[in-house]
Amino acid sequence: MAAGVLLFVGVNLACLAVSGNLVSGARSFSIDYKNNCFLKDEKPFRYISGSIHYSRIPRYYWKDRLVKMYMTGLNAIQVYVPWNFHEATQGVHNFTGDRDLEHFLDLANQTGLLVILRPGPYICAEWEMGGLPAWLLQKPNIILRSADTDYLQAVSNWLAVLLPKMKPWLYVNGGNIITVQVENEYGSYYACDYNYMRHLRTLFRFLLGEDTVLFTTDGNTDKEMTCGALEGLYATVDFGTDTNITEAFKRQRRFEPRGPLVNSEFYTGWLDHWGDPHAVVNAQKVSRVLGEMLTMGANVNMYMFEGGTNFGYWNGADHDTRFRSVVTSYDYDAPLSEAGDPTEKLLAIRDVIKQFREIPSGPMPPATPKFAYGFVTLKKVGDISSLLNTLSPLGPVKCHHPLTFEEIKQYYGYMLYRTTLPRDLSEPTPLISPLNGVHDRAYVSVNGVFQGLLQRDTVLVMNVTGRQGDTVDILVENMGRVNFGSKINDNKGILSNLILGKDVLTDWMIYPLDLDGAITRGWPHSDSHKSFPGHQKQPSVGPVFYMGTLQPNGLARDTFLKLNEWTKGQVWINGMNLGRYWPARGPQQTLYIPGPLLSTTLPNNITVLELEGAPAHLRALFMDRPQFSATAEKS
Ligand code: 6GJ
Repeated sequence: MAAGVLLFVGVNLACLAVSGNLVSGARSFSIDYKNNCFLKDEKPFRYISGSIHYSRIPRYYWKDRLVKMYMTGLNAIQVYVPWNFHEATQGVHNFTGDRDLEHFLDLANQTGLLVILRPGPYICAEWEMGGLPAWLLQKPNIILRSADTDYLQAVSNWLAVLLPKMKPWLYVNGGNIITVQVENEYGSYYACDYNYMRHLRTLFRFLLGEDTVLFTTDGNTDKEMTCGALEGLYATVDFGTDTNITEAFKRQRRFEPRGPLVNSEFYTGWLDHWGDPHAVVNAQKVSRVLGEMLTMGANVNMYMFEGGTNFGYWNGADHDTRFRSVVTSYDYDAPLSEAGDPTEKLLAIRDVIKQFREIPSGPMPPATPKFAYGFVTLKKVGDISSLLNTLSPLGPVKCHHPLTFEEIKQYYGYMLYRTTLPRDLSEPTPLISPLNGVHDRAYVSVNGVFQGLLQRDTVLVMNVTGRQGDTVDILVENMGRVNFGSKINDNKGILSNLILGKDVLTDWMIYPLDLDGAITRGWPHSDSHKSFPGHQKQPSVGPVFYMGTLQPNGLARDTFLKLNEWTKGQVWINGMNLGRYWPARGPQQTLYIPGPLLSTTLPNNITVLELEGAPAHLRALFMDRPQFSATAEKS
């Protein structure tokens, strides 16, 4: 190790010794292949960066997180641009509010942070479909992340919107973007389609200019680097704390014999899937390995520095041996917590960085104030099947066989599939998804009585009873599209026929459900004067809406919602979709509520969709701290 470090240190000392002649006025950012470093305005430059995803943090907290990153001693941030966050519907682009990327770049610029931009178009990131918009799947058998003509046309259209917006933000043009990544770990993907990567290289060059530093990032194996690297794109590597860093950088050297050492994703923590134990990475190990890389003169981006939250339906999923959905919290055990609070890990990292560069004087901004608002008791609104006039105002799509979310052109959330029992079922009769076609979870009711669920990969049969002609309601939840590997073509809904006993179920009425639209328009609280069907205090089983109100107390503080003893569902507060809860599976037990979401004077409207079963007390608890695991609380 010592020899290896000496070798790298020697090379990089030469780089640091280079006396760059500051060219007054002209801005430039480039690679010095002679001295193996980046050059900023012709002077040697090394970045110490952290990943932060604006799409996982409400706009009003962007500056708070960025200042804390700057005060840690970072000189750059790394930012993914999720394509589907800005073009959820084909051809409709949104760069406003929490999607105002240029405002985010401006805040970073004001804070003194340079930017490593990662516009994909695929980004992975435990984000829905790795950032790719689900409407791409309307073309059957589309080959994503390849030279598939329909895919490439959609990519070109998107990048022709995004990259011209980014060009003024390039450092050479007066902005703060120093490097731009093309695709994401393409070497991990089965297609290994060089024509696709060449097309992207041409597009990025054309739209950003010839003098932009373009790079790729791939996992720390020869195979991944081989398929992911391309001439004209600087090849970088990513790895975590349990890696031989000398070997990893030797691998990068095999692809880039000259140029700066770069770890583009140094994992400071890790992600959680529902049902996992909460992932943590030792702070001392992180700071030690960071110090070793910085000693080698390497450029390092810490993934994540601030993880944030998968609000709404934006979480992704993995599918190795089975489908595993990522949880709502993207805390990632990162140096800044999900709520943006500095952790011991951040302080340990800052102590390392100060050995290599001067860090800003002054105190680290404190954690944002939290408040335990206590218990709120909810009341039942009604089950989904009784609310279709509100939740599916355009009515159902009728079809002999079930249609997918993509065929109905609803891409996220929930869909209700309705049919009738073909015969009397006095005995429990198996309802089967023979081709594992339920993506991802289906909640089955007969005449409004919940009878159980089917679940992708794990629950392919359940028993049903009833009378011929009874109404069968199957609520299907999209739990997030796969964001890594070959299964990202992740259609949702009922993908293949269901069989009840010996009968194939047909003659479907498929109800798109615009839950977020209804709630944004004030439902159910605006109708609370109405007596909802079944409006009562007793809990029910199966998919049921509940509502409540958190009374204002003059404080709008961060808080954490614990739906103690509830099972699984979705929560909205003042129209904002906070994400999914599933305390029965864990590990996360609370949902993060950013304080500015709350009103200090008006009642705060809470809406809960409980999918399986609510507790008798119907209470929700607002705490002043998160609970990332059923066993331990994060300090
Ligand atoms: C990165 O690859 C990815 O580029 N990564 C992860 N990969 C999981 C690989 C499983 C075999 S987990 C955390 C990060 C982000 O997903 C990143 O976007």
